[in-house]
Amino acid sequence: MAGSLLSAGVMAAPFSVGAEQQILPALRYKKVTEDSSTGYYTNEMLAPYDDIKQYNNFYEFGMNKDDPARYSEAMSIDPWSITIEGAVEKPGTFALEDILSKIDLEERIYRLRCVEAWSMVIPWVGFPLADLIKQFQPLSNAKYVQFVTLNRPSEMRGLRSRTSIIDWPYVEGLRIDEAMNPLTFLATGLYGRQLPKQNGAPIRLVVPWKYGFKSIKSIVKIRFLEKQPATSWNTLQSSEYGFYANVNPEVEHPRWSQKSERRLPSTFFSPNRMLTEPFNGYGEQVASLYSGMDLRKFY
Ligand SMILES: Nc1nc2c(c(=O)[nH]1)N[C@H]1C(S)=C(S)[C@@H](COP(=O)(O)O)O[C@H]1N2
Ligand SMILES: [Mo]
Repeated sequence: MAGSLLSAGVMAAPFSVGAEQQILPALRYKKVTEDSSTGYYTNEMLAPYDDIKQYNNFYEFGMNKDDPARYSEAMSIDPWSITIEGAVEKPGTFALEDILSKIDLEERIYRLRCVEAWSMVIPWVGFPLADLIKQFQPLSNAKYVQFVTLNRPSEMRGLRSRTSIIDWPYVEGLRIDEAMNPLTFLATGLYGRQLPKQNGAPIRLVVPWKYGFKSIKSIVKIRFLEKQPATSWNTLQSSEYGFYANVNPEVEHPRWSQKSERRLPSTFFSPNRMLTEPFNGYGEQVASLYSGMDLRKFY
């Protein structure tokens, strides 16, 4: 963010950067079609690469927005494997490179709306979660999917902190039809390059119509379950963070309104505040998943 003026307490002060400034390897992927009717694309202004890499929530590395960029380099991501468990035809532990060898990468340009009322437009590279789920063939009693983040205190300073509020590992979940929706994405890159560690390398979930905390990073385990799984923020404070966590400007967070958001880059003089859309603007694609549900009760 060279030269930009950042609002107090909003963006971290510039710091001397290390490995996160390295040029990450480029990926081969199919560019997004510039058609917003699918939800795969938006022509809104992209957040700068530096903002996406330096303004993060990844509590495994600390609670400040610049902690993940500072400290996630300690996380080793190669080799990486994902364990598939539960109600599935083909459980097991699989090397990420073997999973990816059967998959074509594509670009998606999505809005990311954090429950803290800031947002960014991010050009991800990855593939639909449905493509991965189909490889492992869930059984008919698989009604939910749970995701688990790497749990490695030696490389994650937040896991060694005695003041940490989360019960590690970080876990998240989706209903199986949400998981199979074509918008639900697994990202392995952004801006055409491999995913920076602070953004959840080597593989993270992106669920654009839900608050950002559903988009779990650095996934090591995927479980297929019959019952609704525990999720980290819901376990911590169920009155503030629901299982569904669909972006909804009508349901306020107990401590702040969700009616509007600060779109990054956001500065003190130019906060770039805009109204928040139901389902973060993806209602046309996903509202039918919730027909008949009271979204105030199931928030
Ligand atoms: N494992 C893990 N995943 C996580 C988080 C986290 O603390 N730990 N934070 C979530 C929150 S609150 C948000 S807003 C997004 C932020 O993603 P980004 O840093 O790539 O923008 O990651 C989500 N995924
Ligand atoms: Mo968030």
